[in-house]
Amino acid sequence: MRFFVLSASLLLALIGPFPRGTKNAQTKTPAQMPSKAAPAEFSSAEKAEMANAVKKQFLHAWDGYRRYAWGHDQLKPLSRGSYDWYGVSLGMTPVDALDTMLLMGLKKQADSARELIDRNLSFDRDISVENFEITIRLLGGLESSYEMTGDKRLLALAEDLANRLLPAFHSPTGMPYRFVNLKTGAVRGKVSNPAEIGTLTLEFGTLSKLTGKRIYFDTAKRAVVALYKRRSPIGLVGSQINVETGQWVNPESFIGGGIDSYYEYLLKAWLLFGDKDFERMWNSSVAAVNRYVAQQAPTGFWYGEVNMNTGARTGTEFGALEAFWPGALALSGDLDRAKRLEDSCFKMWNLYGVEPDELNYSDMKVTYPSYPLRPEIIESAFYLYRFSGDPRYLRMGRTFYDSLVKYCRTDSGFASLKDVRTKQKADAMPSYFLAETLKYLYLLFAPPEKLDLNRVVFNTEAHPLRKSP
Ligand code: DMJ
Repeated sequence: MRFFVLSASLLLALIGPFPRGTKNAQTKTPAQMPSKAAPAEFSSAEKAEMANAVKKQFLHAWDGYRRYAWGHDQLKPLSRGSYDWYGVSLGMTPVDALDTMLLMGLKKQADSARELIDRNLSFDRDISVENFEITIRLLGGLESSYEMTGDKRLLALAEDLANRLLPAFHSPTGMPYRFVNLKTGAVRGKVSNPAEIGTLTLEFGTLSKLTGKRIYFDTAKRAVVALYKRRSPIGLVGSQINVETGQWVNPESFIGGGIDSYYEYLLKAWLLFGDKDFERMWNSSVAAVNRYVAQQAPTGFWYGEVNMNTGARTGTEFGALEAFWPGALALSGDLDRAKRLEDSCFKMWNLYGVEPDELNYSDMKVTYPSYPLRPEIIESAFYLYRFSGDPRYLRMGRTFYDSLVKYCRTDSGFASLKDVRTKQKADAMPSYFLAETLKYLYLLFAPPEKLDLNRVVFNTEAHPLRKSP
């Protein structure tokens, strides 16, 4: 049994606990991938129509935020209220949504979000924040929007934020504590996990590139290497580790929440910075994951849970968060596994017309029934369509779109689901719905020129960061 270690307190309160969670050696970078034209099944006009429809849904969600939650972290789409993660707003939704607006050409909305950020956003707050969540949403969002607009105020905010987060890394191992106070630098949370330790390199590294100061990249890379060095003899990581002693607290290994984006960033730090250490760490890690964690079951091709030291299977759970893996595999050049796993993910989606946060793939029974508007399955469809040109991923995209509109849309935005079986809604619209879910859905149908995958790498919150020239 797994547990969710990345806290998103509002969602947790509203929809209960979350689950969290070869043959790949011939890795190809996106530039080497063949790009095939889509068969006539979806004409350019139909794709443009779908992209436009997604844009309208984005505007509906943004309008709800503007009317009922302006200036706050998140919209509560049922009660028409707002929610701030730490009691004061850190501009979660506007920062997360800004580059989506820029990509969609929504200039008026983007300008108003930028003005809001410029006027109201301050990190000089006496609050203890989660380093991982703040980095992927705010640091990543500010950096990508800076790269797209050249607005120096966004870069200044990013640098100020990163300087306030740096004390989190002051542990005996160099692996960061989970929480850091933005004003005092006080830290807490010595039991952490690979995702929270290893999902910082893209954002801190980009800041080093933008400011010319090495400290950010070096600090984040040191943390990843410290974690990687503690992998088991068979090359896997566990799900909880003490950052002071370097000892594993939980040896269960999987690709879901708590570990997921550690692997994602090994691959993406290689692609974004051309760093050979990350290439080596990714190649050895993905080989171990494919060897031990993957499982061909009667219900399909899945990735479950195993003991990091022995590889012995400890569980057969898979969920919405794990659905990022087909995208990562596709990005690394392993289209075969990516396609097979995305087919399983789509089966999971179609069980109830929206995917659950977790099911047991041995009997296809739902183990965590919520759907907090997650993007991962759509993100994977986006990569698979870009790299294969197969229209099945556009058809999947249409299904995702229809389900979101049918089950999650409310008068004032989009709501998470408490239970995909009953479709009962929850009063939360996480900021990643605007940063990721609708962005990937839009980009799936939009012309490829909108976003050149040879030039950018998405951080785990779908903020596109420019590659090193
Ligand atoms: C996002 O905040 C990020 O993608 C993170 O890596 C985990 N998943 C959530 C959305 O589901």
